[in-house]
Amino acid sequence: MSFNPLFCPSTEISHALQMNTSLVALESTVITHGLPYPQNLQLARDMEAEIRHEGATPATIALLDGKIRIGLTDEELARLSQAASPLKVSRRDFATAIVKKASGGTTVAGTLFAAHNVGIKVFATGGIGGVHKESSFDISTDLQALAETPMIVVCAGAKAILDLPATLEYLETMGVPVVGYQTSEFPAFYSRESGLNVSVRLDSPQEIVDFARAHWSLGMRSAVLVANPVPMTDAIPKSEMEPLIAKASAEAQAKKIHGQALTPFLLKRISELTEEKSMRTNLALLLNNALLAAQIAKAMAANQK
Ligand code: PSU
Ligand code: MN
Repeated sequence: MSFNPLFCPSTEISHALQMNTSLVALESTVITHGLPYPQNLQLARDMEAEIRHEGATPATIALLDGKIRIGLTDEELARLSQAASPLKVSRRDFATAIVKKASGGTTVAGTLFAAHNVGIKVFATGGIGGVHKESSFDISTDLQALAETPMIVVCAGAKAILDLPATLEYLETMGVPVVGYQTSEFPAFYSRESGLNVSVRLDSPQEIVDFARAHWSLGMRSAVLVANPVPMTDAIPKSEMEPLIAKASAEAQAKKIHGQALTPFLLKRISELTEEKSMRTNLALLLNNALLAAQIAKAMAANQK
């Protein structure tokens, strides 16, 4: 396989791509902007371990010194988790990182772009970006990237800080199927319930692979978004989260925080307001998504052989 030289897969990932083994891409904004150190490093390691345990290979994607890296060593993960003022790299930011030789974490949109470029088909994240509440024009590039990138993306719904009905409407407009994994309800990140429906419920990794094949064999170019509810034991009820989300959002408005800084501010503030309970939920759902993504990647590779 020949790659665009701007994309740098590790030796392990190049080999896995050649051998057609199961790969799962992982984003890194959750490391650089979503969680504090050292929980971010622990989480990055745990997600990779979870994927390996299932017999698949993790490919954490990030920018290091202006290079688009696919698959990081443990030392590189450690470096990224403590980087001073890392960039948050979405699609518009790759060239910035390259010319400034900067390091940064890739968002869902950024990770989709890089992973698809090297031929990875499955990706695990926490919550996708979406349409923000009360700010007339803040719609995450994640939604556009999902509309344009034929990959399976496992998430726990969209981040609860978002306008979820508007986010689902946007996905529908853009032709992105939203699969509920063993549920008909779109999960709300910290909570299993949102009162909103997914477009289809599927109950096994194999069914998800069959669905994605059917979708793409028709010539569709969008992602298949798999919404995997946070495990029951770690979920926080929607009624408990809603007032805290409203409080954090009001503070962000008062402080005039918007654009790229908004999501990290809200996640941090909600973690403080819940005395880190929401952070533990965040960690649990990320691991749960890594597990399902690995199972999907395995099912996909088994069908190919
Ligand atoms: N979910 C989390 N933590 C995060 C994010 C999502 O639990 O840090 C990141 C993802 O990388 C997502 C990004 O792509 O936030 C969306 O940012 P924005 O709303 O600025 O597009
Ligand atoms: Mn935004």
